[in-house]
Amino acid sequence: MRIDIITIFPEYFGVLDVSLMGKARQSGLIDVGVHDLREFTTDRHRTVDDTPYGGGAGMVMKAEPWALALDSIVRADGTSTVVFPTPSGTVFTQRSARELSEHTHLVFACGRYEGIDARVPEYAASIASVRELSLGDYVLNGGEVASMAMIEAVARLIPGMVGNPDSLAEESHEGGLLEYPNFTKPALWRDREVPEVLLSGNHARISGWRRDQQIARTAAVRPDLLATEAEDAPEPPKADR
Ligand code: 6GU
Repeated sequence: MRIDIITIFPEYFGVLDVSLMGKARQSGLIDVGVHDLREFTTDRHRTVDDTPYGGGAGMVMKAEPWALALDSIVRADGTSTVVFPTPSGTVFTQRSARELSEHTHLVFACGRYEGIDARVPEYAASIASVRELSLGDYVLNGGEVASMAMIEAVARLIPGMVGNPDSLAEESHEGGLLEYPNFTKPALWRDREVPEVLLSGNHARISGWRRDQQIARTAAVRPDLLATEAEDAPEPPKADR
């Protein structure tokens, strides 16, 4: 997978050189390019923003530098997907991450200030597939941190990225439930015991206990996910109804 990032803060993305992402880049699973939006300006001051039509607080990012950047980065064969991280987008979920991980070329367009001229995503949609995605109901200063979160969520789903593929399937959200609690040695630590069932060696009991823990945890902290899971679950066999 190729990932291109367009930003006025290219230095933010230095962390992509470390940890799992660094390894993925070294192994050639992921190829990342970071582009300074100011390189696509044509004026002496390298201006990327201007005052909003209709008035209001803050500045809006100008359309033309974005168009020049997209024209140079988006593939002509229509295989690119441009992601605009924005608190006004649809919510980015594990399902979105899974879907994006199946693409061959992602372009993250990181807006700052009060956003980008609204004609830019429209223009992008004329040359690529477009997703306007939000991390959730809170406001960040720009798309950089949001892009980083989405890139990490997507990259770890690419086959070959995680040592043990089972560790992906068991995680929170993949099955619509939060993860069960984990423990490691020692079995007794500061007066706290590891649940006996985990020491039993009875794998059927352990699976049942873990499933119960997942359901209890999800009901307690994310009841909205249980409603979603019921909707997504396959229809029960007719005999059960
Ligand atoms: Cl994707 N961008 C910004 N600026 N703020 C956010 C967000 C994205 N998601 C949640 N808050």
